Amino acid sequence: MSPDADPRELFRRFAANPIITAAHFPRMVNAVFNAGATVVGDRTLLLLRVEHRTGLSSLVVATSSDGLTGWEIDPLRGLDPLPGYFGEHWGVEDPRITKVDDEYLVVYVGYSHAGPLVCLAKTRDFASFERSGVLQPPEDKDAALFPERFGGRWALIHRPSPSGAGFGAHVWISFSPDLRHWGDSQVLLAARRGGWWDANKVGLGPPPLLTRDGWLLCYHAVRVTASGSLYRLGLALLDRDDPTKVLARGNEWVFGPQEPYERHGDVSGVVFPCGWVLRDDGDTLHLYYGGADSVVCIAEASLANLLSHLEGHPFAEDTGKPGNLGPFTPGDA
Ligand code: BMA
Repeated sequence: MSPDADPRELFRRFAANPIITAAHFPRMVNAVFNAGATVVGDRTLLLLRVEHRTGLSSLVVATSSDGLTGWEIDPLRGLDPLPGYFGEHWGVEDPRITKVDDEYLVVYVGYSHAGPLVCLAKTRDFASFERSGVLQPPEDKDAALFPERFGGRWALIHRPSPSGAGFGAHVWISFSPDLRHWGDSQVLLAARRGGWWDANKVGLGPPPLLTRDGWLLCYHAVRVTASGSLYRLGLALLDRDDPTKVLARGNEWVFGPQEPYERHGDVSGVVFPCGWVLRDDGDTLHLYYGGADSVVCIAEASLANLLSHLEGHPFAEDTGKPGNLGPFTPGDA
């Protein structure tokens, strides 16, 4: 990891960032970013979002033995948009991978005529995929499944963008008995308001990670500034048995665009993770993120440090000060 990192930071960038760029591809592509991550056998696998020069994206596999170096792109494995399928008319984007038994559940954004929506495909080898179709209609994105069921039901975190009455773009949770029929939808993490770093728009990063304290979430938030949007990351913790209960939410962002490969690119000022891998020591966490919608990067953190950071942050909505001021009220703007 970068030796000159500020020791107060929770995440440290990999010194050899960016790890994968368009230049690594045998054929000309525009950009590679926002990769899902998992472990398959003894290799770390990234499902890269590759944006072609058409402007449309597909998902391509890259693997590494240590999750840091020696990345091998496997252009024969991955997911191309299905021709003629309305959900993927303009490509497939931003995959989040959840392993359940021997199967990998890949939740990704399909770019349909009606806007982005949430799709699911299942795979065992990342070479062939069985599509399960659309889980959430447009506009919806930033979605991932929990690896465990709650009272027999699957849980999906997602980010609808309702256009009504300035409601805003918040992180939601929905439940399903069969991965097809979804309901019991509710706001899980509301964007805060006003001057907060996570005002206006928030969305899930990697899939929820089970820890000793509950489900750890890493989410992104967009702050609109005079010179464009800034995508930064924050942390939250959900109850182990009832993921609708937010136990903690950090008040401060913990990772943001700083290096040139995050500050400058197709969309400048963006760090956007879709995957993380907890290593065998149970503490080293590798976060895989897109830099400026152009390249793939890694940052490392200690899970114990992330959890201690959250211990000082009980659930606080749009308060301006720490503490529990009660649940989010729609329309309370
Ligand atoms: C989000 C998604 C991401 C992208 C980010 C910044 O809405 O579309 O794919 O990285 O915007 O452009």
